[in-house]
Amino acid sequence: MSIFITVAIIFLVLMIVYQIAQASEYAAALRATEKERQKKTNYIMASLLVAFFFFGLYAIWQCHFSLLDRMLPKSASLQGEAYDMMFKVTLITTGIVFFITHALLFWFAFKYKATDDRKTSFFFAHNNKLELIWTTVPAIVMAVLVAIGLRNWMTVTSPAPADAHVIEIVGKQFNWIVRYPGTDKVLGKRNYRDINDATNVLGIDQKDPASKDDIVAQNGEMHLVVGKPVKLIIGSRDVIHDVGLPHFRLKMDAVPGITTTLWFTPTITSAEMKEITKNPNFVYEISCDQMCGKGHYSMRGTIIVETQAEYDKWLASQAPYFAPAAPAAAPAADSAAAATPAVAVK
Ligand SMILES: [Cu+2]
Repeated sequence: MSIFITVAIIFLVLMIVYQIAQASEYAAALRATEKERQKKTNYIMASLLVAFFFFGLYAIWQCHFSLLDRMLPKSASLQGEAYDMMFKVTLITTGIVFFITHALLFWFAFKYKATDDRKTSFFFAHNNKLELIWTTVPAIVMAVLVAIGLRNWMTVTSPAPADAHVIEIVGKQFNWIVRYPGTDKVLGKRNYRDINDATNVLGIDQKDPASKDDIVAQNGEMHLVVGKPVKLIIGSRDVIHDVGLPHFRLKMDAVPGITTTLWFTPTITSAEMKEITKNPNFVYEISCDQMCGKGHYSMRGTIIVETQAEYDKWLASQAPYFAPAAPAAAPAADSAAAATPAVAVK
């Protein structure tokens, strides 16, 4: 009996050893399958990354063409052409960098995917030469782009040419008021204390002789002469607005209490632009580019660029804001208003 139990115990131990050996073998086999599976997954993921890169490039290409007709027509001002050039240079420069860096990123993800025979043998956490290159090269490129931008900005904000046509544009919630200097080519002074919605929307100083022939357009329409520099005197009656001239590639804040200026030369008449855009309803737009209140969306003015002859004809049809027939309508000048400094506009 004891022999039987001993043999049975030996048999059972052998069975256990055999089973453990079998289990190890199964585990080894499973491990090999897992590795194989991992290898396959790595390959699929790496290939998908490369595919994603090409899909991304294709999507950019498609976006470009599908949005082409929503782009602004060519710049309608001389200064705007410089901005367009700047935009092109920036787009091409950053486009090249974008393409190279992303091509390398996705290609390396594919090329250096995990494999059995690849072991990392060298780590480098820091490399002065590399740091120097990738800091200085972008810094130089950015400095050049900023310098070009500053030069263009200084052009449009610098003193305008002596023969520039001076026009004032004032924002108010929610429209633009445009003032022309009349035949004397000088805008009269303004004083915010004289502002009266019914009789004097801009607070024009009626005692200033230069204001006598000033023309005020409250319909937000601005007339410009093609090929002639125009200097905008920009102001606001209430909050900060912004004179946005997308077709001329320019914009300038209209700040209450501060006069800002901007000058440019329109190069394409409204009639010519209608032909260029093949749109008979085309109008140059003055958009308010600064969120200014609940009516901001509707704060839209228009610009008519015309020839000198057309402009002269239009100007002749305009009456001065303060009609000479009604000088008595002006309130008696009180000494307080007279003593306050008027906003000098020249
Ligand atoms: Cu606005």
